[in-house]
Amino acid sequence: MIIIGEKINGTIPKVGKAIAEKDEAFIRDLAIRQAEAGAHYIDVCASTAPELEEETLIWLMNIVQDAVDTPVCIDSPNARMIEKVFKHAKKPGLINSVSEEGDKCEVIFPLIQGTEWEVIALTCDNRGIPSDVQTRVDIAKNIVEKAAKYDITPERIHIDPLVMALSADNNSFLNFVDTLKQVKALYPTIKVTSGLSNISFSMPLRKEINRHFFALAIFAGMDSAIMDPLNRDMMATLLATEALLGRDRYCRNFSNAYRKGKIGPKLEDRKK
Ligand code: THG
Repeated sequence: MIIIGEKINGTIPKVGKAIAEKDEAFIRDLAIRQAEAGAHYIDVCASTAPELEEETLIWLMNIVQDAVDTPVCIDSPNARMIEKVFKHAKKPGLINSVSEEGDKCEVIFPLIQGTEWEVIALTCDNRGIPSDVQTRVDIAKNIVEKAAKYDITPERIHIDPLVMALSADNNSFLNFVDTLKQVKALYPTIKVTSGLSNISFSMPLRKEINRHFFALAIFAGMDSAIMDPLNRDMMATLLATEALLGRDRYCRNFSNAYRKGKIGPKLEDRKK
């Protein structure tokens, strides 16, 4: 599982406060803790007023890149903003995101042509987020075909089918799986990704829903997740599911993570 650490996001109140107060130490600590927890990318999302987004993203990227070697995932709804801050990345990372909305693909794909950058592609367009599977698959296909014009191959693309709240659409998870299967049948090397918390919107016990969504999505073949790697229960779900699927020889990853106190009770809370 490719882990995209989501914690450096201005929509999280404490992070928004740290951004407003230019609290470098707070951001650095989040970068280091997520990297140590196993993040493969560190997502940076400003969520500030538009006029502050550029300087904030650059500020966040610099702190993360000084603190850890983990590549950044540049998260902005504005493709031109991503284009502006792109040169501040010190190594190839992940773009979050393109879609068929407006000219996003035409802005981002030339930027990452001939590089090792990967890109998240949301299955939405100018009409919004489709409620059916077929439109999602069609949009994914269009984006892959646009990418091919810039020599960007499917293995560099993470399709995000934008899972709907289960409370609003009872087939939300099943549609997610259906989209994943169809997209992978078309492009066997493509990656499928998702955030883990949209599914439980407006339900009680959200974390319970989120963890079970994660387990089932892993079983279905999800390749990457935008998630909180500091959520120990979520990490235990990941390791347990990987072991159950025969992807953890002798359950070594699971056992080592437990022994090091990364899952289960923290080491200092265990009986000697
Ligand atoms: N798809 C793509 N990008 C995305 C999302 C997506 N970017 C933004 C968002 N969704 C993913 N990022 C977050 C960041 C923080 C939280 C949720 C999604 C959040 N965090 C709480 C916190 O850190 O305090 C709780 C974390 C927890 O449950 O453990 O709510 O869907 N492409």
